[in-house]
Amino acid sequence: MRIQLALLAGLIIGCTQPQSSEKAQTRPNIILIVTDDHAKNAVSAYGSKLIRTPNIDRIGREGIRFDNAFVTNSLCGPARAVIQTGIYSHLNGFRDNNDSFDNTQLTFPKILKEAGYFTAVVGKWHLVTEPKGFDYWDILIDQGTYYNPDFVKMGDTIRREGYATDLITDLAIQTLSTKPEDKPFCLLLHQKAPHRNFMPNVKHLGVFDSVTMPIPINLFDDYSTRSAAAREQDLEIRKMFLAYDLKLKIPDGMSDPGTGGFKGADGEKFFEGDYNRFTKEQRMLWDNYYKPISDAFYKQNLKGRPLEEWMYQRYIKDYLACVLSVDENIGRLFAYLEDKKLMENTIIIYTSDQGFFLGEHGWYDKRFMYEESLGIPLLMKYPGKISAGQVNKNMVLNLDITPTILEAAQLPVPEHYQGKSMLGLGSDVEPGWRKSIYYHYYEFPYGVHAVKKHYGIRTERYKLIHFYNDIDEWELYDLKNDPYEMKNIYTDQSKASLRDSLTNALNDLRIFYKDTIKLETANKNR
Ligand code: SGN
Ligand code: CA
Repeated sequence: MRIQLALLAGLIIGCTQPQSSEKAQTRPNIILIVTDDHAKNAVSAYGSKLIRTPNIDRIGREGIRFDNAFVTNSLCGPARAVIQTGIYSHLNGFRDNNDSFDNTQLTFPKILKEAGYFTAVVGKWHLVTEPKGFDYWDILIDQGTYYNPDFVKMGDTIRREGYATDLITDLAIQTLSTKPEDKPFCLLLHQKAPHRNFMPNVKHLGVFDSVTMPIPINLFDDYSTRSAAAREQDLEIRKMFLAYDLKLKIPDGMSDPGTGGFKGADGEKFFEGDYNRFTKEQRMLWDNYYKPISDAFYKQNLKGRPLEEWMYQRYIKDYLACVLSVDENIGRLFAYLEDKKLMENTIIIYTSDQGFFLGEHGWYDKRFMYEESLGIPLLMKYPGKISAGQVNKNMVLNLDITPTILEAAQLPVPEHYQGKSMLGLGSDVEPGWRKSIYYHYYEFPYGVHAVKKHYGIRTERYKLIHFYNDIDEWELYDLKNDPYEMKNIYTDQSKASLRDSLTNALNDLRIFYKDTIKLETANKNR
């Protein structure tokens, strides 16, 4: 059921003729900022114990912060395809990162463009096929690189010298400086950071060195009570590549002991590509910082938990330095918007393509339906329409972003959209809002990190997950008593009726969202 533009164009254009001049512009400008893998636990508006992010926080302070925002499928391409189309992965066809986006579908930028908006996307795209529905697009190739990245600008490849987060922000500002005066704009600002392999800007190297970051209480999770999916993944920090992830030199004659989610791969080879992109000066600053760290590491000869803690500290500090650059660049964008008097009539939305593990369960990466990967930061400001300082607790989804944007642009929301506009939400819990969310992850057995296929339901209090494909196992969590999801109570006899009612509710959600494809469930004796 892919909806083509032509089908709905008549309806939309019939409703809203492009205005000849937007001098007395009533329709707001739209900026959607999507970072890559930015965990809520690394945003101070969400009470981060790790970092201050004043510019991101400002969006929520001057508007609304959603405390229970989730994705429908915790992976980059799929999450972006959901935002583009307003429908679940099983309907838009982009289930995992090996898929290719069907760009003939009706995406929200196409709708906005038809309705007279100037539309642009800069930064990470990751949907394989060319962006459609944009007056301007200037995107990274695939994941892109942190240093001196190649961009595809309206079809032409160009290498730009500098640091990705700065360059993407430069592109955003340039795009706004050269856009037509007589149209409202919609800009998608898609940062690459803080995606793996977490390479900080050289100017930020060492910014967190004087601090020891707090360790998550479940860094040493042993996965007892859980399914084989939790035990058999390849997401553990202790298995990170020393070279690629932690930027250590590998001594001659030794090979990188990490698997990094790619069993049998060589972490040193992985890092070569990044290292070779540096300019002479960048390389010098990089080596000056990491070489002494590397030397000290081998001298210490750590083992067991101290080694794992050391790896966690290295990982988290590089990750946070990437976040710092994102936040500073948002400050730079805001300064531009203020200078051009664009802050007042612009709706700004900040989110991440999915959540991320920052050591919880011993992990990095995402994919699982567990809280840190499922949840996303979501902050939105819209002066005059959303009063400052709202905090909303309803369960919203990335699926809701598209209808929200269309409603803000005073356009009808296509009937086949599966989310709801969040514009009416404030600090009070909205009683008519959804009481449960549906999730489905697919990238297995091919792909990285070995997270098994699963789908599930999350209510305000409980979460039920079914892992399928090469196993057939269930997990049930009580998020009130067990917020870190350490105790699977699926087989607990006293929870039988809860389990049954959640199973029924999950089946109902599958029907409601039209996810009725047969699961390749295979029972295996373990
Ligand atoms: C790359 C990363 C993985 C990551 C996926 C998906 N490895 O393959 O760690 O899970 O992207 O990320 S890397 O060696 O290339 O860094 S996503 O955000 O694009 O979905
Ligand atoms: Ca991502």
